[in-house]
Amino acid sequence: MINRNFTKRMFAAGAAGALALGLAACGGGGEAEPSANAGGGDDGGGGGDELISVGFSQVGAESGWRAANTKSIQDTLTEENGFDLSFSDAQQKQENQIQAIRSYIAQGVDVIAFSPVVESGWDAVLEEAKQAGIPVVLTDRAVDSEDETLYESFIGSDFVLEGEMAGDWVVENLGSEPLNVVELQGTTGAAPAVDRKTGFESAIEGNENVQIIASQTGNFTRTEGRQVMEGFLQAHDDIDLVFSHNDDMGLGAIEAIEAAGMTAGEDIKIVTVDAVKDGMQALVDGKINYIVECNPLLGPDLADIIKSVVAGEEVEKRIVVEDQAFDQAAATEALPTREY
Ligand code: GYE
Repeated sequence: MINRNFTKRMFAAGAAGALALGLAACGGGGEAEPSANAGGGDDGGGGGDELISVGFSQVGAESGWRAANTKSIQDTLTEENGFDLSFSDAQQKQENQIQAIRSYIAQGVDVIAFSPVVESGWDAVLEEAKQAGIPVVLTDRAVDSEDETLYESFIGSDFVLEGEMAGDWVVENLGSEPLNVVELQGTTGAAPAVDRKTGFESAIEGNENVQIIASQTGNFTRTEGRQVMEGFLQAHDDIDLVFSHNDDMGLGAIEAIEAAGMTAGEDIKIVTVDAVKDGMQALVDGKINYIVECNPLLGPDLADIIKSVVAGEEVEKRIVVEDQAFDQAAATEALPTREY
């Protein structure tokens, strides 16, 4: 479990990295936004500076959140911004991530970054990276390693807080009457699944009305969210609310609820985490009732951290991304300009 005694702070959205590289990099791209300079292929304004080679092992492509996160990383760690990125998709399998990390160690990249699919089981491979003198930066999800010298920094949201925010809303808005909750958990053993469950449970603890009557993993995907919800609906005829650890599983649950002839958001209420576009649209449409945000746009901050690590500067061990939450009115206002 991650240490919750964090320093609250967020880097200024990637501006430093972009400024350091100057405007020459914008030649092929158009928009002023640094993250719009993807692709290219030339050395892009590096002026002979060496690119920083980065091996990034991504969890998979399981959700809308993940797609936005991958895009942010690939759009930021570009040659134009000073990086030579090797990117691999682990298809939600830890062994694939370990294999990718080992190959980055063998390649001798400057920095390894990864989003660990589950919390445990990383010490050996992180030790190998340390022995090879390759710094590691964790993004998005935590590891449960006791030895904090195995990585330089961990940037990502406070998932316990996200679960608490979801639970607080449920208690405040629906907790005056008995409320049967079913929970769609994220990937078993993943930090956001473990922590969002913990946070939600602690928020509802003091309220006798709110009870979790069933809880199962839907692996953060829409398909499994739908399947698990179908099972819940067959087993229980008294479900009042779904707490889903991400939007995608919540969207799958909507399909199951509608297929069972009920109205999502009314007959069965839904609270999710992420606030990606499809989730926000469902909130605007009244099919989801509340969403706690989890910001996936980690690329610019990751770029800044990597540059600092390579420059030998001290970086913060834990950088917490601040998240907000949306009800229908807030979502209606935010959706038109939403980036992801
Ligand atoms: O909430 C979910 C994704 O690790 C925060 O992973 C991330 C989670 C996100 O699959 O949609």
